[in-house]
Amino acid sequence: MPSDLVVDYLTVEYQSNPMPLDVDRPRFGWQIVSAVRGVRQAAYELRVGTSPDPQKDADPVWTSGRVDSDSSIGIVYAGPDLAPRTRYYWTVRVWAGGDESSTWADPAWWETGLRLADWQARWIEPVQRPAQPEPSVREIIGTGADMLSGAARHDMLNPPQQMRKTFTARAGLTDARLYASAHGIYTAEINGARVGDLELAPETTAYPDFLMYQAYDVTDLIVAGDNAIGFIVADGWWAGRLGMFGTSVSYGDRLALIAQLELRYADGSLEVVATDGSFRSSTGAIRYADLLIGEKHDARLDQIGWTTADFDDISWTSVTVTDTALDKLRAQVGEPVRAVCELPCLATHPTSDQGQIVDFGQVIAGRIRVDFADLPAGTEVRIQHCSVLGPNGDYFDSINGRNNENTDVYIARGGRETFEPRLTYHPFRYVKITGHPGPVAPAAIHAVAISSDLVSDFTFHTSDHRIEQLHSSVLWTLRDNSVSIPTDNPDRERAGWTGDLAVTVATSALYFGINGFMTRYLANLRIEQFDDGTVPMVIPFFKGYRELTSDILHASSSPAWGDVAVIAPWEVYQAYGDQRLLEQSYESGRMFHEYARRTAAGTVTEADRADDDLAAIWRASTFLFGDWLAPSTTEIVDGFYNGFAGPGANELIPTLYYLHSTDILVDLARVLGRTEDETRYRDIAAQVRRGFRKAFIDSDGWLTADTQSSYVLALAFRAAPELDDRFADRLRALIEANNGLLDTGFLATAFLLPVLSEHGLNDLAYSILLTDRYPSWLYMLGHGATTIWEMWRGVEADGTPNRASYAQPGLSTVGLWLGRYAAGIRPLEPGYRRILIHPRPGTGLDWVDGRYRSVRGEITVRWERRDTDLLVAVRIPPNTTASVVLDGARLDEILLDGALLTGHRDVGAAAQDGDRVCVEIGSGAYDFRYPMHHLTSRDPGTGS
Ligand code: RAM
Repeated sequence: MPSDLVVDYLTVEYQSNPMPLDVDRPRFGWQIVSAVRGVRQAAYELRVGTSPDPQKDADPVWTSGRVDSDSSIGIVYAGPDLAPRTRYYWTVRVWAGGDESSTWADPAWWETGLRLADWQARWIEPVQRPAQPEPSVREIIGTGADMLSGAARHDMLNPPQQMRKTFTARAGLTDARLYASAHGIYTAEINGARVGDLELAPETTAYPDFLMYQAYDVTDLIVAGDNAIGFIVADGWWAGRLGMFGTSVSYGDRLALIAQLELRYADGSLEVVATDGSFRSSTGAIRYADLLIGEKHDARLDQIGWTTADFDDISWTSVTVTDTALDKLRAQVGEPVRAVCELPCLATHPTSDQGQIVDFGQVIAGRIRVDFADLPAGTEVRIQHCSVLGPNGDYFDSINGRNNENTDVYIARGGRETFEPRLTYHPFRYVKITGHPGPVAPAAIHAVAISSDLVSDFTFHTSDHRIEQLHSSVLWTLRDNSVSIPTDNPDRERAGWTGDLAVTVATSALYFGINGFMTRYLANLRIEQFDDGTVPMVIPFFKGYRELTSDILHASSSPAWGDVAVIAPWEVYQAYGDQRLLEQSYESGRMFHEYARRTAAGTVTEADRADDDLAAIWRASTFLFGDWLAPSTTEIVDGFYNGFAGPGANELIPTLYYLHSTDILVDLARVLGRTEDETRYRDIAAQVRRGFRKAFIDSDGWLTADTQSSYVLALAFRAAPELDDRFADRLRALIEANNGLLDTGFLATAFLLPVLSEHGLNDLAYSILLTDRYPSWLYMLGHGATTIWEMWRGVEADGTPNRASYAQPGLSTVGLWLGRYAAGIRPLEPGYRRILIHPRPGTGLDWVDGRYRSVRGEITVRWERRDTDLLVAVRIPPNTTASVVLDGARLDEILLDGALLTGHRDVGAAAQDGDRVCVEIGSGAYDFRYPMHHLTSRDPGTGS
């Protein structure tokens, strides 16, 4: 048996080999791979050392000894304090029910960064014109300026700054590390070679309190003798244009750099090359680089060889050393942004104005790389990016936002040259190229997608290729919107809208490993949260959004948006079992609740006040986005949408979300052992439920807002469980009255299909999934979508695109239903320690194959109809157990591995529960087969 055990997928802080990592007590995780059934880890032993094979380390830094435990995630390092700038290797072996252990896992590692005291570098600033502030949001709206007057003022843009220095390295170098950060975004080179593979570092965080530095292993780039190091720093999030209003100078108007290169020698000595007054600066070929506007590269101005030792920088200027404090520098948290995928050109066609449209077949966030063969010097090539084409097949600017030009410009030096802008990014499936003599050859151009480098955890296949395409579109939508922070879209805003994350975080946690990503985001949230508990609508709270919320909307939050402070930690905990993050987030959730309670109290009417229960609800009189962009409440005028539906249709939403968050806080307080809080939140939730019934359920037992959104959310949040059947009936009636189509926006769409599947309306869920009539997901795909649109009506039936985003996570939550219902995989205990396997076959799909790599290993479910039988193949990893629920099954008819299930020694309890059977299993592979009978009763809701 032990030889069957393989320990693999080693992680530290939920990441693979992170560097730099600045966590005093990092947590380890591993997965056990075994084909044997019922494997449970009985014990583990962990070794940490500083040699690459810690198992053989004679003097290990720490060994856990044999620990009797079935835990394989969140194992806390308990050795001596970790040293800075040190790579620690670790390995683990496990026992599972025998005396013999597994073999030691292939070692993994993490590397610590610098402590504050280890920084010898100082912040340096080149001589520069301060970044120019764009008009404020009040000015833009006050003057009635067209939001689309995007014609960016290029004369306001500054060129990125190049900074360089030469240094000498001795022979005997064993290791070299570069630590760097910037006010702006930077790239680095040593001796003419690119340093690392990160993009857009140091990324976007709540800079004034939290600025990340990155670490690079540059050993191979250093030569004995003379070397040179150089950096380019561009505006990025620090000074550049951000958000819907293209506001600049969110954090500062001067670019700056901090960097420390450490050379370690065989004799144990350490030499440090740090940013100081000896660096020289200049501008170069990049005339401007802005995240929204694009990059302009005049190759005639290339300072060729500027990061080599013999480059002459006599004409460069010296830099200023500033006294900027270093105490806000933090080691990178979570996976960095990288180029994650390259796409070839699929097709090109000419445009009427001598241009060329290039189609990459997929909406991405990223850039192009183009090889120019033989351009005459001075040729100016323009590359415009867009996600959809206009009806005539030409470039279409779908972006309703200022300064959002998304155009790169390249001016040729002459000869063979490659252009790949790295200090901006664009949303696009198509580019329009003008200025190039003749068409660019398809093989010469590629699209490069960038994203936080998250592991993709979920695959989904099914008999209907459109649903596979839907799955792919969800995946790309989330990837395009995981550029450092969870963004609302990669085009108009690229902003961390909180409501979007609140509804999509569970979907993201299924599709990608987002623990580190969310650890970073929630750190931003805690910084940006107001002292009174308010969670701003957008995090990080860029300047334009501060202005928008204070000067225009006169509200900083909206029901369902700020709730992310409670929902996100909870969903991340469900997916990964990360209790530490839960602990770190608890206070923020508690403060949010105080804000919500206070705000709710401010909305109750005089009449409400007489009744304690009514006094506990949240009336819709505060600022409200509501069920954003539900079809019937979205107005579209000349291609522009207005999603502000007013309180009517959204009357219940503030109270429902308040209830939802309070319910989660009950669970959160319970997990963290805060008994008093748990009781308090439970009492508040009970009161809000009573108030909800009094205020929003009429004497006939119907909701006062007779909308799909209201019924979906009331069911999902169990507002009045005793009325669930009635609510489900009404929801069905509303859908039928709407020609069998959905009418939900960002909020309720997340719960629509789950609620239908849970309440005996699974076939209705399938028909909504599978229709291609507007509004539906397949309508989007039928109109060319490769990502999920912001608006159900992104493109009109006749093919005319509207001015909205074409890659917005809001409606991508259907992906969660694919995982949890179509395939039927969900956690019953945090981190999938216990799993619910409850596939919901429905009319329209013949088979489904879903695979999810949980933190404990891969879970797969495949179901398939074979005549009147259903085949269900389940695989769950060691160290987990599952309840498998087989719909339409009769206990005495189920076969496991071809033999009758009843009495099979490999399964635990198996019981009939109405028209389904529930079977308890341990790890391993189980192939069930049974005649599937019609479901007769309503689904009472399993495991929700
Ligand atoms: C839009 C954003 C976001 C949404 C808000 C209400 O501008 O794209 O998706 O949360 O509005």
